[in-house]
Amino acid sequence: PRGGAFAAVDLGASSGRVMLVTVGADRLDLREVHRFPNRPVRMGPTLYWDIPGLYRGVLDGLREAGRITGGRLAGVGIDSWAVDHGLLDADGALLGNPVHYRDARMEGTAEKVAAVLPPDRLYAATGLQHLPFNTIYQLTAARGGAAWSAVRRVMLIPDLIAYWLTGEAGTELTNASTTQLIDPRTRDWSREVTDALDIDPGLFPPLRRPGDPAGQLLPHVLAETGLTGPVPVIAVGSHDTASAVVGVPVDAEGTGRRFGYIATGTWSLAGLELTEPVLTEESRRANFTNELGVDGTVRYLRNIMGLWLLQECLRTWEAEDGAAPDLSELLAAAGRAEPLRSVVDAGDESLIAPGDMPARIAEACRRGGEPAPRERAETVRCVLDSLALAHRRALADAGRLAGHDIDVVHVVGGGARNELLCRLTAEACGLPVVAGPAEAAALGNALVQARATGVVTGGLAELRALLRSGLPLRHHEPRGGTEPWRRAEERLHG
Ligand code: ADP
Ligand code: LRH
Repeated sequence: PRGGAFAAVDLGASSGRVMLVTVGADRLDLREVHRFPNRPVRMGPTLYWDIPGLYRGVLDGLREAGRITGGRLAGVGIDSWAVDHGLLDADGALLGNPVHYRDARMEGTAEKVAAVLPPDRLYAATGLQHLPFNTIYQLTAARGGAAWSAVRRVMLIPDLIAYWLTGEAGTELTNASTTQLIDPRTRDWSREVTDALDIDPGLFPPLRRPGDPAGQLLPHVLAETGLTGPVPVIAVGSHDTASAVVGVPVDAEGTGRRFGYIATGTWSLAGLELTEPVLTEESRRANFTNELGVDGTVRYLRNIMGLWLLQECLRTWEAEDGAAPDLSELLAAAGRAEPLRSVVDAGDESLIAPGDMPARIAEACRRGGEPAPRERAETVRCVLDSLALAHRRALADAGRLAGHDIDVVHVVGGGARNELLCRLTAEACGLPVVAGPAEAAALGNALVQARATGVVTGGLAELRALLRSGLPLRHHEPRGGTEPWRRAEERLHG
């Protein structure tokens, strides 16, 4: 029977993982072979990604995958968080560690960009939600730096990893769409934007689409990982959210239902899969994004702060206690805490930077006239209630702005493991929630590789059909009515 073992490299803001996904014509098996923490590092004033550490994690994972398969892999695909990139010189060498999107250097750059390209024109051209760290702002900040004169290439994180693995350079389209330099109608660089900002799109290597070949593992990579060549690297939806949406097990529960999705990890990305972008002024004001997806789709969604709020609380408490708090105990206590006692706006930009999150949440509560949490369980409850409320609002707004009803909500990503969050999301939205898979991005990554190598055929529906068997999905029916959520929303947003 035809089949293949694919390595899906999925680099998230909180951890990187290499998954071994075995795909056959009508089956799929997922095995985590390596997971490593992604720990940013501050050097001097700047917050960086530890890119050598991440690349080492990728090599370790590929070696481990090969140990299981006897050195053979049918393909390797790489996806990661969006917007960030490395700057390369004329020799193809990296000019410093990639800067983290949570670094403070973008302060003031949005105003500089707006001065040459007003926000309404920028949105009409790119359809991208304003986030202070979009690549467009990062490049504007980098241009003021001393290294800029040596920059010959800009490579997004998954493309950079693929470049080191293969020696070949490309820019994968789904992730390129998060630069805010792409026109979602032509699915190519927006000349209007690159001209206005005087950014040469030629700095980015040529565009690739998911499924395109991206080279083969170099001989020294084969030697280092113990793999047997040739091993093709395949462009996938290299924006992790693009791959995660491929990994949404749509129709697992009966056909024809219109779905909304929430990809929850460090961020919560809540919205719809569309065939055309929505570029209206109303959409811009509602801060909706049109990111490009696999097979010509558009991810129409709002980017919400996500479990970063919880991760950063845990980091603060760990520093206080000298030991990591027990997450399942905290979640159980949060489940018993008073519902909707206080909520904050999960889009609040004051929560983006690293630092004392419990204190900032308390401050955000006070600013909004909400009672500040009195203990950790209340802080966690506030975070989860606030996220569920933001999910409700994003899906309702997406449905209204795109003229698209939603019958079922799929929650994928690490947050699908958080039962309380899924239950609260079902309640808040007043819709059934199907939770899982937690590793949707790795699955979507592998499915696109499997199709590119001819192991499976068909469109997204056929790829997703493979997800239906054997995945542990959890169901949460809406209970309790949405009225308390409507009132909380009114408190927060008027
Ligand atoms: P990213 O890809 O952005 O690094 P993930 O999709 O891996 O994020 O999700 C990580 C988050 O998932 C964690 O911060 C945590 O909040 C949540 N999570 C993972 N496992 C569990 C679990 N067993 N119970 C509750 N939450 C979990
Ligand atoms: C999620 C994600 C999200 C981006 C953010 C920077 O991992 O890719 O879609 O907005 O990271």
